Amino acid sequence: MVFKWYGIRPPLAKRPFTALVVDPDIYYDVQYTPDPIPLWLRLAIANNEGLTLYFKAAPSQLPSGWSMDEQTLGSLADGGRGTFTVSLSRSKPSIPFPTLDEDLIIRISAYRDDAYTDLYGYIDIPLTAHGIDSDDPNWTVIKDADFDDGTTQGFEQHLEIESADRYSTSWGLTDGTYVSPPYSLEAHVETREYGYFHAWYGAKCSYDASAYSKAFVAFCARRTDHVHEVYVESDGMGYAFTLPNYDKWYRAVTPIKPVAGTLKIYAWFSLGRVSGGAFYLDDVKIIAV
Ligand SMILES: [Ca+2]
Repeated sequence: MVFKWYGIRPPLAKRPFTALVVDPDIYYDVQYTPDPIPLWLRLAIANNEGLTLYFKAAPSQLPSGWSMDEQTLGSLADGGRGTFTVSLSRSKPSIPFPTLDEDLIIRISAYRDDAYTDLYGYIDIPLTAHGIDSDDPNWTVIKDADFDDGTTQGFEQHLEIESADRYSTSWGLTDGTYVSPPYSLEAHVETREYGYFHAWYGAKCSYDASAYSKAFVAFCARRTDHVHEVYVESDGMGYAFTLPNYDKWYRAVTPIKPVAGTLKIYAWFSLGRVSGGAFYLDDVKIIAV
C-alpha cells in the first residue's frame, strides 16, 4: 500500500500552529499485501508560528487491528514547509463487499525543543481507511492486465515532458522485474553527457465503467532512484502516491471515475546527466460495482 495526497484540508477547529495537507482517505488492498499491511500517510506541514518547531506523530484513536508507533518527524523553521511520512499498519482483515471503512485519528504535536518535552500545541487529524479485496468475485472486472501474454494489453505510453535534453526513452514489456511472471510494463529513460530529463512518464489505457456507480484501480508499481511520486489520473480526478523505497514493488488501490475515459498511471522522473530511471507496472486491475 502506498499513500496518496490530493488537496488542502479545510481549517480545523483548535488549530494551534500550522496548515496541514493530508488525504483524509486511506485505501488499501488485501491482495498482494503482507499481514500486517503496512501503510504510509503523507503530511505536509507549514510552520508560520514565528519560531522553530519540532513535530511528532502519534496515534490518538485507532480501531482494533490498527497499530502505529509514535514517530518524530523533525523540525521546521518559522516560515518553513515540509512533507513528512507517517507509517502505520493494519492486521489483514476480511473485507465485507465492497469496502471495510474504519475511522481513525492521528495526532500531530509540535514542540519548542528537539528533545520533544516543551509542547507548543497539537492537531488531531481524522482519517477514514477503506479496505478493498480486489479479488472479491462481486466486483465487475473492467480490466485485468498482467502483461504476461507478451503484449501491453491495451496500455500505451504516456509521456509529458517538462524539460529534457540529450535523453532516450524506451517503453514496453520487461522480464527484468515483475510481480506476475514473466513480464511487467516498463517506462525507461537514459540521459547522456549534459543530458537531463524532467517529465511525467508511464502508461495510459481507455476504460469504460460508465454502467457502474463506483470504480477503483488496483495496481503494483515499482520505481528506481530519481523517480518520485506516482500519479493516477482518470477523467480529471487525480491522486498522487509516493512509493517509500525504490527498487521495491508496492500495491496501491484508489478510486477512479466511473465513466468511459482514460486512465493514466505515471511517475515523476527527475534525472541529471548520465543517469537512468524506470517506472514499472504489473497486475493492473480496474474493478467496478
Ligand atoms: Ca506480469
